[in-house]
Amino acid sequence: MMETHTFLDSPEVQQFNEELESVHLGPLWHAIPVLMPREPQPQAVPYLWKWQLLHDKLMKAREIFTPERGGERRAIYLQNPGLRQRQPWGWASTTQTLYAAVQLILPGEAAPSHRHTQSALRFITHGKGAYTIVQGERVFMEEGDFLTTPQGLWHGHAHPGEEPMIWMDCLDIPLIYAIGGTFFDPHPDHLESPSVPDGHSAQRYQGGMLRPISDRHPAAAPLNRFRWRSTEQALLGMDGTPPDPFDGYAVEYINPSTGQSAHPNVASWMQRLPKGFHSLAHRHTYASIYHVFRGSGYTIVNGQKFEWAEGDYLVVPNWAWHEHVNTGSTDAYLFSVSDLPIMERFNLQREEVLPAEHQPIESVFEPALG
Ligand code: GTQ
Repeated sequence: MMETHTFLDSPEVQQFNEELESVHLGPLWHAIPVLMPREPQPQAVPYLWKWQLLHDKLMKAREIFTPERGGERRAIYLQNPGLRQRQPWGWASTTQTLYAAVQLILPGEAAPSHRHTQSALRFITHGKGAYTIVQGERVFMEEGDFLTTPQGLWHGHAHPGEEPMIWMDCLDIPLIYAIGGTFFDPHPDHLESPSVPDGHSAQRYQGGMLRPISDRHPAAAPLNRFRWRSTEQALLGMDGTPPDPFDGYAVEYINPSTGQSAHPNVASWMQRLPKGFHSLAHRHTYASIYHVFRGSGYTIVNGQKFEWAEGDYLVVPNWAWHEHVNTGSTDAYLFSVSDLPIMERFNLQREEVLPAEHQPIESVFEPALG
């Protein structure tokens, strides 16, 4: 071992490595320990954004940027500090595959329609009254709703309601960028006009698990709005059975025509951690971004304690040990997105349970306050 190391560091080998690099060739003997570590070495780091910080920045953006002047959405993305700001690859990456942002729309505003090869989802965190118009269908949104915007469909937003609205966006931007699949078109009409009845996709699924017989064949998003009331009912309906030891009571938003995740590359979950719940620790190859919808507690990630409260966002990178604790006086509700479907599709999903069950807390994360 020692001998190999000395040999690789010898001036002769180092000089040859440089000689190869100068003509756009590369020595595998130098690269392999970094390219093929024995297990994942995430570049994304665990991180937490406090709601107060995000709210302050959105309120400042409200003054500085309007969709009318800027021609785009008023969205601020969560940049993972371990990935590279303003540099492909890594720009606008919350995890190595996913982008997450918070978006503010004010009454009277409209964000122009466009389409792109990234698939989007939204989780509505504050307010009601705005709609997104997806391929001619106006879908009205309110707090707790989950919406999908499939790849390639026109979508824009407008707000005829009365109060500011804020939601979380998640798209597979870093993934699509890395594999060279990015296409984008602005809509010729600025905001697309309605061409089908408002909310008609969700109307077709009022029966819950009953689907129109024409939906036997897979479609990208036959159901595009999942209301908070149904999600909450699904979670409360799990009472009386033991919670999952890692995730509490948890449900996944699915595409009813395929039974697969509602977004092809993102698993979207809502978890209910009962009052006093302390999960077991595990790690897996998929990375997650959590939004604290209700409640308070903490998550230990690789020995670091991340304290969270309503509105906060937390990243748990791939292959990081983590466990959740609800310290509040009520059940906690965590909305999360992860790249589990990507890992499964590449046959890379693996999980390990920490034999000790819990991690010792070695440090406490200090969030940025602005
Ligand atoms: O609202 O359609 O945060 O297209 C990033 C890209 C939001 C959106 C984002 C988008 C949108």
